[in-house]
Amino acid sequence: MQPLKALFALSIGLTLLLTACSGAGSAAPAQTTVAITMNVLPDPPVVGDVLLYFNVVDDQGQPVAAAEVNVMADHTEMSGMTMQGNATDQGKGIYAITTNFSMAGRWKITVQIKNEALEYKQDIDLIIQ
Ligand SMILES: [Cu+2]
Repeated sequence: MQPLKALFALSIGLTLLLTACSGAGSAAPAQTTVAITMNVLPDPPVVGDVLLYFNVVDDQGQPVAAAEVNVMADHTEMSGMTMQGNATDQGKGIYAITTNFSMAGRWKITVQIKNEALEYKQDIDLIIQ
């Protein structure tokens, strides 16, 4: 699929940075109805660089544009192994980020979406093989 290759090229280099468990206790966001679908490349995802891309639509099924999309990855089988970064806007409600998963296992991907109209957070499970 050619569009995916383009996506990968656009988002490569935006590798998530390893951070210590910061435990930033942010205020609870105003919940708005947004649907986030995550896709991965390669699929199934394996240890190493994985492109995560998110398709974000509102409750009318319209793409959510110009949002700030923060992605956190937490290796839930270990304490304090988290990564965080911002996905880049690819247009049409698609946001992408390349993440280097150094360990196989169960990860929790937390996606936080913000624009002038909404603020929304969703957890998505991801198994790295
Ligand atoms: Cu780990």
